Amino acid sequence: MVAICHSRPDGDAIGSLLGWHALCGHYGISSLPISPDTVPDFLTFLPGSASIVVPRSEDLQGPDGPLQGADLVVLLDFSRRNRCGEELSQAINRLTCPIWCIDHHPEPETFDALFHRTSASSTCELLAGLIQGDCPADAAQCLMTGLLTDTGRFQYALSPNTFEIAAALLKSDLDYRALTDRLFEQESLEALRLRGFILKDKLVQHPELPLAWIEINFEESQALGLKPGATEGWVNFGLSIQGNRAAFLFHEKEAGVTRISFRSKQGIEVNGFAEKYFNGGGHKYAAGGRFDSHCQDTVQFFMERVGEIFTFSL
Ligand SMILES: [Mn+2]
Repeated sequence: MVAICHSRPDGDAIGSLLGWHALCGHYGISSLPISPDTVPDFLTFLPGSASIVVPRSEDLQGPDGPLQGADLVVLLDFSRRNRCGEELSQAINRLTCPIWCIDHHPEPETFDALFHRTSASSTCELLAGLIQGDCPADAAQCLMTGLLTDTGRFQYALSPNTFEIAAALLKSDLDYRALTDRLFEQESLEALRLRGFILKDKLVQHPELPLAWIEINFEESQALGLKPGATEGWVNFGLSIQGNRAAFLFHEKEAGVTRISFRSKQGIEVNGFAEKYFNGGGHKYAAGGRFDSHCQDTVQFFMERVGEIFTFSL
């Protein structure tokens, strides 16, 4: 059996992928965890991380790729096949085995089995809810990671069930304090100073609307040497400014392609806007998208339209 998470994986993607992998191991089922992109540095400490396969393009096209011979494929933390990249989703489409999906993002496609709730904080919450009896410590560590990261450390996207699941995970042999330390308090001095620079010189407040943004163009991205996952959480800076209800991060990682992160709160929804103009989507209050243009042009196009998200609710 093969498990797959989405592109540019976050804490819930890797947490659910490795949580699933650990549970399979616990129940004596062999599984291969696949990620379309490299695991971000801050998650490589998770148990099983070294067993994650990041397929190369030639592997996916050839006859001996990692999906060959799979009797079952489980998609975790995404439910639209193209969210794991073009080559991997094409490889999935060529398969004849059953495809299952466990996810909490809106508007899922059709699968042979679909376990899906948009009311869940995270895919890890859904997965942990399936466990009967005690949860093994390695799985608990991975699943708690998804809960912690997708809720901003238990701040948003919560329901009573999230806390019940968290309580159940805490009853395993999980060392919670060690986990939060590894996730949130092991930043390098260099990374912390970079955050200081971003806050001081790159965070821009809109003169009229309750929103702020950060833009990093291709030259800046190269000069700063930003690694995968380096910008994790930066989009939230603008949302924590008093009075703001939305925040955005524009990152031109490759020249001419600008990726956008969207965050909002208090009834301002961003996923429809991300879908309408930026080939993206996601949750009401947390979405992603892209625009095939340089950062500056993207920001201009964006700011000419962003008033739309406030139209009915300001
Ligand atoms: Mn998630």
